[in-house]
Amino acid sequence: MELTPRQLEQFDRDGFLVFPNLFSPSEVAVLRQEVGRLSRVDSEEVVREHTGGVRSIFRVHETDGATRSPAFRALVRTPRVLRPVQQVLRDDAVYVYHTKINTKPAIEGTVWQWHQDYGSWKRDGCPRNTMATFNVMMTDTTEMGGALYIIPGSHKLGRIEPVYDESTSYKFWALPKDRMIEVLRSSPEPIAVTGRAGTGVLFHCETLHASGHNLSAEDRWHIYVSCNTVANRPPVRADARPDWVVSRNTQPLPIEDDRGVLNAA
Ligand SMILES: O=C(O)CCC(=O)C(=O)O
Repeated sequence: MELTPRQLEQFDRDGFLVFPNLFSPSEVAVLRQEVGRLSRVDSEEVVREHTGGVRSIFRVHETDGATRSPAFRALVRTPRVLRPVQQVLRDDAVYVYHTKINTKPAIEGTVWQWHQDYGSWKRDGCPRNTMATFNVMMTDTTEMGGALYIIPGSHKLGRIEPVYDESTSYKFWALPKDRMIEVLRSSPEPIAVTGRAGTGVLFHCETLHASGHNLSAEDRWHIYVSCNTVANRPPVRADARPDWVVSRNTQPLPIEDDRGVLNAA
């Protein structure tokens, strides 16, 4: 899939793009079956809510490790995911920084505080903001079900120094509250990105985003494929976060078969 000059302009202006019906119901069915299987894996790559339900499943794109998955490996290599990432990053040598499936279970799935992904990734040692994330919805996503909120154009604010947020079971670097209130008061209204299963969303690493609790009766299953340019890989430090959050595999990813997800079934 090749983005048009208009879509590239839109990405540069808004910091995100939405692609309805990007993956078919049969592809989504294959991916959903994999989420079911991976949710039963017991390993450090599977992060749980305080209440016990699965919050995130990391590192599903490799051929090794407890959470490996041929279908998700194929997904990240499809031209529908990888080509737009290469285009918005203006570089064909791109690798997967990490993958994670956020399952946000019905009633139980909790908030992701306002943050920019590059808040953490600069701390990991990535020198530049040549990074982006491709999200694919594997269930219909509603506002009540904990849709992702995005502030249009917020990537233009540049990186805002984050604070360590320990309010959820997955601790990470989020925007400080006072600064976030200022940003909300001076920015366009956040958009709740809702859509049918199979919808894709591509966003810049400095785009401010968050999501609320899942108050609905349905789980909200999303995969996030976060990518970096090879030229921007961080040094491997002694205090580096684990491989499942900061991938040590920085080989440029090849674009492979667009039918890869179905073939992996
Ligand atoms: O799953 C969500 O709602 C938010 C995930 C997110 O913000 C992230 O992974 O950076």
